[in-house]
Amino acid sequence: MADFQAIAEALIRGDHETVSTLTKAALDEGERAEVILEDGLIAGMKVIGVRFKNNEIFVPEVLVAARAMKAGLAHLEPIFAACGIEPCGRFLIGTVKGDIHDIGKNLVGMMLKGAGFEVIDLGVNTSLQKFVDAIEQYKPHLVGMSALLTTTMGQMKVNIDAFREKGYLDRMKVMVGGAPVSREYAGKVGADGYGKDASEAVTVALQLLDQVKAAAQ
Ligand code: B1M
Repeated sequence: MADFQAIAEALIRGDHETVSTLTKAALDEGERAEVILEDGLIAGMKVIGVRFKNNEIFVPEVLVAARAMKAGLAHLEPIFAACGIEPCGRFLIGTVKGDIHDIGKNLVGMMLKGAGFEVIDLGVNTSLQKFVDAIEQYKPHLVGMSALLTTTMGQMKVNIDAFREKGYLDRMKVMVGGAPVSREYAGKVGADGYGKDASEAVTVALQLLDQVKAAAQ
């Protein structure tokens, strides 16, 4: 049986090679990607979050843990992103301005792809102008914003207000998420949807897509 604890421990040590090897081995043994993610990679990252908060570790250690997480996710991505169906809708996603956290956003993007979305990823530290330019260019059904910092989550409201002013909200919906973001906060900033994690994000995205398509008819 796969040793999820060993994956978590390797991630905590920042040992990206071991995380990669053990993640691949777990998949080869037939473990489900969702279980490897939750019980191995995310479990390890939670410990990093607590130690970081308690000043037991600092940015360099968190960076190597993030690199290890990405090494594991690289094996899971083809599974999460595989769908083999015609794209059902277009989803533009980015981490807001001032914020460079991207692991959660990437995970949401992978799972949206797996659910059949065409995903356009604007990356991290995404300015309002970059969102606006991409909305003009790609005409997405949905725009998703991720924020991990209490200091950057306010940018979601700035962006949504600008989208409303430009008339974009008549033809697309907005979703938000990220560790400090709650359902209540999402409502407050005028988002149409919120996902507490990547799988909820997909469920909500599919519901909102139906609404966008129904409104367009
Ligand atoms: Co940062 N960091 N960090 N960090 N970091 C946090 C967020 C923090 C909570 C740590 C702590 O103190 N416990 C804290 C924020 C405190 C606060 O705002 N109140 C913090 C801080 C302070 C900082 C710096 C300011 C530190 C410094 O420089 N002194 C700095 C900021 C840099 C910046 O952005 N300008 C910083 C830097 C970094 C690293 C670069 C070292 C690294 C990021 C690497 C990377 O992303 N490439 C990092 C990391 C790794 C973390 C923690 C430890 C882990 C984040 C993570 O990847 N989690 C984090 C601690 C924590 O979150 N508890 C922390 C795993 C990931 C799968 O979960 O991102 O929550 P998450 O995504 C989930 C859901 O939130 C949701 O689905 C995902 C999958 O389930 N979701 C969505 C996310 N986006 C969504 C969008 C949706 C829907 C759902 O719809 C569109």
